[in-house]
Amino acid sequence: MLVGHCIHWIHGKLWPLLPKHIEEFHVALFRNKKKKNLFVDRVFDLFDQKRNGVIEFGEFVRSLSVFHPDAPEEQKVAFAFKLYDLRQTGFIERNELKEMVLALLDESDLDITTDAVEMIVDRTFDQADTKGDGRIDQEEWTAFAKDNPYVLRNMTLPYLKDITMVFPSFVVYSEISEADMAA
Ligand SMILES: [Ca+2]
Ligand SMILES: [Ca+2]
Repeated sequence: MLVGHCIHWIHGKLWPLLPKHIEEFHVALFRNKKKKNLFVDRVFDLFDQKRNGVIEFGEFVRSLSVFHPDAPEEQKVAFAFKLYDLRQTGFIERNELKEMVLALLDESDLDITTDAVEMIVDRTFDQADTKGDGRIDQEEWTAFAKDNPYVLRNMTLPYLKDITMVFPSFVVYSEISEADMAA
């Protein structure tokens, strides 16, 4: 019953306020229409399960449930994997990992040199690619996420626990803010 109540609340109160098209999504996340960000596009794609360019209410609720504090960790791990697998090859390649690192750094105010970025990407990639075949598969990713909980840090929105709290302008925006702080 609680879940039903929450969904009712989201639909009535929150849903009308949310951006549902990709352009609005960009603005809501980064308040910048011009900036092209792969990360935003990918989050949108993952929410937009029917791939029609609009996030429908059912899709939104299904996707958002992954971010609930009590959602099973393997769901979060799987969602994060799809997120990082930008080109949907079924593996996270080094260039994808690098683009994610760059996207997150770009949204933070940290000034990091190109060399430092390469070093972060190399170290992260080597640590994750335990089979050494140059790409991260789901099994490697699962083990990596277990050893490095920070990977899933932005996969939980604590206040989904109390959905009746007053929401900020957009839930996913807060998720990105957390990621920025972690970067
Ligand atoms: Ca890939
Ligand atoms: Ca591998």
